Amino acid sequence: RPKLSGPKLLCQIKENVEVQTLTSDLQPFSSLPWASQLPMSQLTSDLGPYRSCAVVSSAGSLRYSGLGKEIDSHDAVLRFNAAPTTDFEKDVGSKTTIRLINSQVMASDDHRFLSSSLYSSGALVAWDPAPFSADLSQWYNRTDYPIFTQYQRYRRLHPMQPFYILHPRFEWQIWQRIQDNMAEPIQRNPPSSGLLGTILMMSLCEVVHVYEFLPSRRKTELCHYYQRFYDAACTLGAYHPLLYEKNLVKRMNQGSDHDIYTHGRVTLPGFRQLNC
Ligand code: NCC
Repeated sequence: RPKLSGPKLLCQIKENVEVQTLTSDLQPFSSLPWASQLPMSQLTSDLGPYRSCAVVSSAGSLRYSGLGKEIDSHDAVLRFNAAPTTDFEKDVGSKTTIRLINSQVMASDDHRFLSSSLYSSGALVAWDPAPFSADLSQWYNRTDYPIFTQYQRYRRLHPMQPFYILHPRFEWQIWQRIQDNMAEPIQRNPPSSGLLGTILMMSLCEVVHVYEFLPSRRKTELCHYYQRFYDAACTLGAYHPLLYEKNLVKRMNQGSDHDIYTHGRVTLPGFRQLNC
């Protein structure tokens, strides 16, 4: 399979991947008693467009990066899961426009998802590793973690906060792009939140800066900037096809290798800016 150039790869993703979220009128949800808790419109019609955006990976290499000011200077900032800003402002900033969370975070007791103020800024976007078919009824009856019960509980407690659930089609459309651009077969597990969030922001922003997804010279086995836990698999991947995701992002990068080395920074165009 010939390797696509950066611009071709960007266009291929733009044409084959669409951010879709669950809405209250979508079957089979529309016939459930709690359907009205789902948003009436798509995330992409409610949020943005933004000019300049930041995607902040949770990597340990953000520790002592001093990137906080730069991150906060963007119009919108996306963060992941339980990644905090309090006490880490110097390195990761304090602005949160969107928080992308996996269903494991919503369900586990340690993250106190329903009560912690960590989740209260910006819009929430949740996702769950759905079956590859992306069949909604099949998924609804057997989610990886109880995403829907936790969603309903959270919505009752925080009815004013925008909260979307990604359509599983989105994760598998991205997975397909990874697979189609790799010579060997990759594991049939969904991409990490990191790549989902990056492509989500490419759909909302003119330009997207991703921090420490491709590790800088600060590269470390420290898993997260906010936890004293060491595991190289956090950066290289195990369950998620993370190394392949990073390879793809490296090919799409429009910034310099020096930016990666010093700032862990990748620069990607928003899809609307591309002339495909
Ligand atoms: O670790 P996690 O991801 O929350 O990190 C968010 C995204 O940042 C990128 N990352 C993180 C650490 C690192 N050293 N290098 C990185 O590049 C990745 O792109 C990652 O997606 C997830 O993707 O949702 C994940 O969630 C955690 C965990 O569920 C949450 O942190 C809540 O505790 C997963 N860890 C485990 O299941 C143990 C992780 O595999 C993926």
